Amino acid sequence: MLGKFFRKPQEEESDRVPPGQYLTKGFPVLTYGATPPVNIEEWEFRVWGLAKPATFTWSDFIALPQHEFTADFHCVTRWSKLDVKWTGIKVTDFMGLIEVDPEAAHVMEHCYGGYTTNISIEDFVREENFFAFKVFGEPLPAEHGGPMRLVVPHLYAWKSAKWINGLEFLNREELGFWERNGYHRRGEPWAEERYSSI
Ligand SMILES: Nc1nc2c(c(=O)[nH]1)N[C@H]1C(S)=C(S)[C@@H](COP(=O)(O)O)O[C@H]1N2
Ligand SMILES: [Mo]
Repeated sequence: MLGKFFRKPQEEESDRVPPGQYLTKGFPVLTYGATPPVNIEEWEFRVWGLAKPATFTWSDFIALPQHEFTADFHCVTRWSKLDVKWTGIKVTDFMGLIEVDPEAAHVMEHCYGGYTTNISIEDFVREENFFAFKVFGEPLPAEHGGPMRLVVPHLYAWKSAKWINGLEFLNREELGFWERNGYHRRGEPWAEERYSSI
C-alpha cells in the first residue's frame, strides 16, 4: 500500500495523523457503487422523522452564510489527506431553519444514490461540520459528492455523506450502510473506531 502516492507522516505532522493512517497527496475517490447524476435545478433536501417535515432547494441552502474552512480528512481504508480546503454552509446555521423534536438523539444521513450513514446529534451539530459545495475553490466535482456533501472532520470520512439530500431525525440509533456492514457506529479516528465489535 505504501509507494508513490502514500507516505508515512513526518514528525511535525504526526500529531495530526491518527494511528494507522498514511498520508496521500492526491485526493482518492471512495464511493460504493456509481456516482449518481444530480442536477442543481432539481436538487432537493428533505428533513423528516422527529422534526417538522421540510424541503429545501439549492437556493434556500446557498442563501445561508458561506464559509471557507480547512479540515483533515481520514478514510478508514487508512489514507488521510491534510488541509483540505472547502467552502460550505455550517450545519449549525442549517439547524436554525428547521424544527427538531427535543427527543431526537440520532440522525440518519440520506443521499442521492441510496447511501446512508448514521450519526449522533452531538457529533452532527458541531461548529466545524459543513455542507460543502466547493473544494479548493472549485465547484465540488461529482465524484467527490457534488453538488453538495456533508463534511464531518472529527469522524472517519464515511460519515461525510456525498450527494447528501436528507436528514432523518431519530430517537434511537439506527445503522447506516457501512455500519450495518461491520463498520463502527461512531468511527472516531483517534480511537481507531474502525469496526464494530458486535
Ligand atoms: N453517498 C456516499 N457518500 C460517501 C461514500 C459513498 O460511497 N457514498 N463513501 C464514503 C467514504 S468511505 C469516504 S472515505 C468518503 C470519500 O470521499 P471522497 O470520494 O471525496 O474522497 O466519502 C464517504 N461518503
Ligand atoms: Mo472511506
